[in-house]
Amino acid sequence: MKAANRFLTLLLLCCPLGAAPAHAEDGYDLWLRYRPLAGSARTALAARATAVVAPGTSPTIAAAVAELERGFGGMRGHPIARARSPADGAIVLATAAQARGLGLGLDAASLADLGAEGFRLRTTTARGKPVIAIVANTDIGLLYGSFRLLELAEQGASLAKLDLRSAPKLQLRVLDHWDNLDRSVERGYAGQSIWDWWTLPDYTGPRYTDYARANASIGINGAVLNNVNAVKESLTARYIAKTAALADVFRPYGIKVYLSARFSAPIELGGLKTADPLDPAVKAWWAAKADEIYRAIPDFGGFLVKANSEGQPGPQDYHRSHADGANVLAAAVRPHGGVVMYRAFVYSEHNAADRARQAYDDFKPLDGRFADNVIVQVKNGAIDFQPREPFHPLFGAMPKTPLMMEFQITKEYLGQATHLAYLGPLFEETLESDTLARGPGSTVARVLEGKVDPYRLTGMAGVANIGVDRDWSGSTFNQANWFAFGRFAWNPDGDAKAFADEWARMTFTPDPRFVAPAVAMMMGSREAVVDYMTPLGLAHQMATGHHYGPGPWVSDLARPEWNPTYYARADAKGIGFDRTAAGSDAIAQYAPALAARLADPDTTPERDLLWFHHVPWDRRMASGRTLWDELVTRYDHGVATAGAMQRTWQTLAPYVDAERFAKTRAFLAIQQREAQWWRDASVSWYQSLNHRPLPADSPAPAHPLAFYRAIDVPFAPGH
Ligand code: BDP
Repeated sequence: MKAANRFLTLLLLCCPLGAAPAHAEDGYDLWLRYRPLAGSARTALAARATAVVAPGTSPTIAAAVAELERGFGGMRGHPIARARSPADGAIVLATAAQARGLGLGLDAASLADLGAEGFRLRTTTARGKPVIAIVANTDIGLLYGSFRLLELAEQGASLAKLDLRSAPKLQLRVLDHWDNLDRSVERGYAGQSIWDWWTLPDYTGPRYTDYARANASIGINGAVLNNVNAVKESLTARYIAKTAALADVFRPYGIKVYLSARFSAPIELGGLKTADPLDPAVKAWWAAKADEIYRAIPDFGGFLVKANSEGQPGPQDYHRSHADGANVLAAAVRPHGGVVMYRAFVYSEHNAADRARQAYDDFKPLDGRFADNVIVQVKNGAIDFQPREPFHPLFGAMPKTPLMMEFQITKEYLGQATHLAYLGPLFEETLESDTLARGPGSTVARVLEGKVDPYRLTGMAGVANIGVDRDWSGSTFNQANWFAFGRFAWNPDGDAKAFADEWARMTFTPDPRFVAPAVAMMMGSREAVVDYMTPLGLAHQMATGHHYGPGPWVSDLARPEWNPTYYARADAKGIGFDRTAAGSDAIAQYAPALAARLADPDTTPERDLLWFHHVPWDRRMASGRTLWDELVTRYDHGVATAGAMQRTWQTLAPYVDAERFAKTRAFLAIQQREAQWWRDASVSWYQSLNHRPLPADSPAPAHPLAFYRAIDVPFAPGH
């Protein structure tokens, strides 16, 4: 056989004519893959998803129908029809009023509490035909319901007896993009910004729609398009037109756009002499700017503001408060229904107080002084998105000011793109923390939901991990953090493990032989990062600037609170930051019942010990080990878990396509190597201070301390 013939035969053998070549999986489809289901699930779907019946033709309904056709067509392996009236096996979308007409057996009362975004899914009959009904009060509720139905099918759930209702517990469910206009992304590890500002507004390619689909599928309803370290240009007519073009793409998917506003814009764009929020000309400038934006984007969401923090301009430049600063912007967007999300991430080099105290010290006295369309956005912890932080003391402390959560989805301090760290447990741990603010049960989740104090606005923001990489988030497993964020923003009382399970089924396969080990690996992954980077309550031990890799010895930076040594306070005798009354007294910012518990190292959870206390190296820990031995054991445990993750992944090869398998495997190898680096560098450093031997079963670091100190990583991304 000639070589060419042999090749042809081989080709025919592996790809019989007529069979479509398998679409390479590169992560672009996220959890909305809609690949043909296997076996009985596919047969069931053939009978249960035959056609779509939809009311009206609004852009949102059109998006829902298109998604159902795409999704069920894909999972069934052949297209589904569009019908005018209920047929056997149809999927029927109906608003509450239509539900009555179709005899879906759902009374209006049972739908009222779905609100403007909730939905109901039910296997029922319509005019006597067996159907699956998606019922909501609004078109956007129907879109959310359509996505949920598709997700259930993708997860391999039976649709035979569906009866599910779901409505979001928070109003603002927002992604914050720290994207610059030159397409660089602050703390972005997934390539350049997906906003191609240069070709906007003329070109709005399919990626923007796919972004909106992905967000709508998890209930995200807002996007702040530009970096909180904002430049004035975002507020110019040229960029407003570009923002409007994105708003047009997102609108059918229920997503509003927001902009980060630069506080000094009245000077820089308006030519005013001041940006003093109480100056009438400044007020007029912001009002006119808002009018201009709303002329282009009638449903513009509003502004996000970072002020007087890390060098950004703000009201304190004019001896005004943050409330004054927030209110001038709030007054400008108020006539249009807009909101201001004002960040509480403030600390100053002119303030010698413990950095962890500063936001509370600034904001607590302002409680009740913010306009009614302001919501204060608070990071989950009081420092800065560390692998672990106790919840921020402002939660529960602002009864008259709505607070929203700010999580960071991009893993600036958790190994960035390459380390696998599923953040669901981090989100959950913060949300279920009990502030004790109004007695037991005052969890952070309930504070956000406005159930501890009645909040007129509620919300959650996540700093996005999205870029132009084909897989959007830098790695497949980073997609899970975007997904889990959306789920928690919808339901802050949700369950991290359940979300991981859903995500893994959709992103890979519902096969339990894959799902169980993959979910177990995900659930332990963030704790592994805590262990090999900053165990037992340590924080901010990362190298300077890019925050990539260990730098526990760094102590020469201009601002004290930028130095890792500021946080660990280690010396020959002990380690940890004393936040008791004898130290910075930051503990007093928590509700008294909680503060009393945290004031004593013996009643402080060990995982937060060094966050709140400075303790001697030979302190006895619950394990019976000394603190030093326990610390080293934690580092070792982190490294061991990284190794175990690699081995688990290896066993999952049969269930994963080649491309995603290989990339994950390569990244896990990076993680394993860098976990070792973190452990060895940290252990060497602390040992150089306390001169204590390592526990018997703990190997000596591979190199002397000088080796780790000399490591330099220029060009680390995201900086
Ligand atoms: C820190 C980042 C910095 C951000 C800042 C913020 O290192 O790049 O500008 O937070 O949240 O996490 O404003």
